[in-house]
Order: sequence, then structure tokens, then C-alpha cells
Amino acid sequence: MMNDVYVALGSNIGDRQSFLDSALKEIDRLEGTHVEKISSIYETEPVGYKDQEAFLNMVAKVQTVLSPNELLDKLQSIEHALKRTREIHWGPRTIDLDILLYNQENIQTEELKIPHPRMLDRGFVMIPLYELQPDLHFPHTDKNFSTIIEERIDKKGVNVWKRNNGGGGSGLFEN
Ligand code: PH2
Ligand code: MG
Ligand code: MG
Repeated sequence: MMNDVYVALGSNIGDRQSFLDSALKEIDRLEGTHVEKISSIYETEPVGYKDQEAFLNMVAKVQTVLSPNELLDKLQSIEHALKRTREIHWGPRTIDLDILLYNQENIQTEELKIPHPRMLDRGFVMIPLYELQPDLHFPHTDKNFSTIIEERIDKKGVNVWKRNNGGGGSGLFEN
């Protein structure tokens, strides 16, 4: 069975765009997994730990046969392959891959929490996600997406850096 998953990507070290591109290609190459569409790339001010470079953030809609835990495992391998190190909590990283939503499932385990627990408050996640799928329903609230954006998202510090005009298809990974 194919599952609809939204994955957030972020990078703030080195050639940020090429880390995003490489991660998307690696995700698309996973067994039974396909990147269906991607948002624009946004440049965003660091949230949490402030004394670090600006991030590039984006969101991808992914279809996969992998279970949530299998996908988490594969995403961590991709982070590892792209030289992610974890020195500072919420600190700089070459690539961060977070599962935001997996169908409409609610998963609360030690290793994995879906929906991503902080997503509803994070402009760098919600703004690209809204661009990608404005009609999305969230398992943890009955509010519609535009209401959530209006009520709780600070748009300051989240700016389009590279517009995705391409939609899906073969142009998905082109620059
Ligand atoms: N990720 C964090 C902490 N802070 N800030 C921005 N702008 N973008 C991120 O992806 C990000 C962050 C922890 O994963
Ligand atoms: Mg993260
Ligand atoms: Mg993460």
C-alpha cells in the first residue's frame, strides 16, 4: 500500500541547496518510494538556537510503501551519508530530514512522533507546506490550514529563496 508522507528538509551548512537536492534524489531512490512534489525553497531565520547561519527549508510530498519506522531509518541513513553531525541540539546541520505527517496517523513512540510535535508553530515548516498542499487536513486539529497560518504562524523570517515553478514530473529535481 502506498502511503502519503510529508517530509521537511533543512540545511544551514555549506552548499545548502545541493544538500537539499542530494537528499531529494536519495529519498526518491529508496525502495518503493517516490518524491511526488516539492515546495519552493525558503530562506529562514534560525529558530531556537539563534547563533547560526540562515537555513534553507522546503517540504516534499513523498509516496512510499515503507512503514513510518522504516522510513525514519532510511532518512537517518541519508542524513548520515550527507555528513550530518549532531553537536549542538537544534544547532547547525548539513541536512535535517523530519517526517511531518504519515497519512493521517498519530504515532507516539520514543523514536518517532507523528505529527511532528512542533510543526504547527514553525513558519519554516508550515509556509512551504501550505504552498505545497493548501487543502491538507491535520490529524491533531479540525482547523483548516489557512486558519492555522493566520492564527499561529509568524511569517517574518521566512522568505522564498528559489521559486518552484515546475510542479512535478521530470523537472522535479532540475535547477
Ligand atoms: N531546525 C531546527 C531548529 N531551528 N530553524 C530554521 N529556520 N529552520 C530549521 O530547519 C530549523 C531551525 C531543528 O531541527
Ligand atoms: Mg528538525
Ligand atoms: Mg530532525
